[in-house]
Amino acid sequence: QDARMAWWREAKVGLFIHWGLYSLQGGFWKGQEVQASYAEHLMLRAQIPVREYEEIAAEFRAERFEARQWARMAKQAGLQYLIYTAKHHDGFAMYDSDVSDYNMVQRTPFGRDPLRELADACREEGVKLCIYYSHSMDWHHPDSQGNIWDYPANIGAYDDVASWIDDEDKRSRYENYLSSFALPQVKELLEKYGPIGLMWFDCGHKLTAEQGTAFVEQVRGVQPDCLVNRRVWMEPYGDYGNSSDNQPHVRVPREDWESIATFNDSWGYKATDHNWKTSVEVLQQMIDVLSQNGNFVINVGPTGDGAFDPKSVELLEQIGAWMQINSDA
Ligand code: FUL
Repeated sequence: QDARMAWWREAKVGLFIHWGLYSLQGGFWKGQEVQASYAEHLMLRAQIPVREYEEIAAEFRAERFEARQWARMAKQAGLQYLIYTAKHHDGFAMYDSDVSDYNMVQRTPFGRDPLRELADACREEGVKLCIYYSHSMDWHHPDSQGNIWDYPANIGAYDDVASWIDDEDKRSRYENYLSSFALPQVKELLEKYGPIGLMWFDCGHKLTAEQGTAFVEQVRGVQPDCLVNRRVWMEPYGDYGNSSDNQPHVRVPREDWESIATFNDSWGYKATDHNWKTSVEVLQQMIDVLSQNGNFVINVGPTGDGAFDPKSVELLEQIGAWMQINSDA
């Protein structure tokens, strides 16, 4: 395990990227701002029917997307690894999936595979490519947990995890989603894009221990060196723990942990979220985490056209300038 962890302990800082169908909406649905601090939860918060949400893809042109630029911005800010949302809770694959055609290549006018381009760019720039994958929740898939507005048979799902274990119908449908959809997507992600630094799973508390273990084993089976965060299930599974999102940290001794933070409040792009931190505040947060032996990951939510918003670019540049001075010293 120590050998596997070496690069991550050395890397210390990373960049999270939340990019998906929600990025085109910027927190709005049908002209109305949706009440949600996380814009990537738009589908849930506005209870958008699957068929309507799917239509966003037809507008996804990502005309300003440049993988090289993303990797360079990470590099210049001193961020050593990049975590890309291959599939968030909305279920849309932001890569060329063979498991489901609900993906970037087949459903959008963009028609290219951003993850392939990002994998190449990261290799060229010397940034470790890592992948976020929402394994336990999928609001598009009828047999997964989370969507109760389109799939009445799933009611009780969002807040009542036990019902997915105790109820025969839900349990077998969920098992089917995991084995024929989520696990195969994880497998293809690890097979198609070269070495992956880590798989960042989310909301594993919805799984049983057995189901959580299946994901760890899936990763190990294809790429034994790829790290797995503990949100794959619960302690003590996986290689390292995450603190709660965007929270201050208690100064207690602990090993191998990672703090994740946003520049404003939302992870996904949100047009009305102007609650920006200053670069000094972000750096203070970072130093606080690093001084407690943690890794620090800062997030950018690119817009639907594929560019980083100007404010995030400015903050990344300021952080990069500080890193430059202080790493030369
Ligand atoms: C959370 C998710 O629900 C958020 O949307 C975001 O991805 C954050 C990093 O993790 O659990």
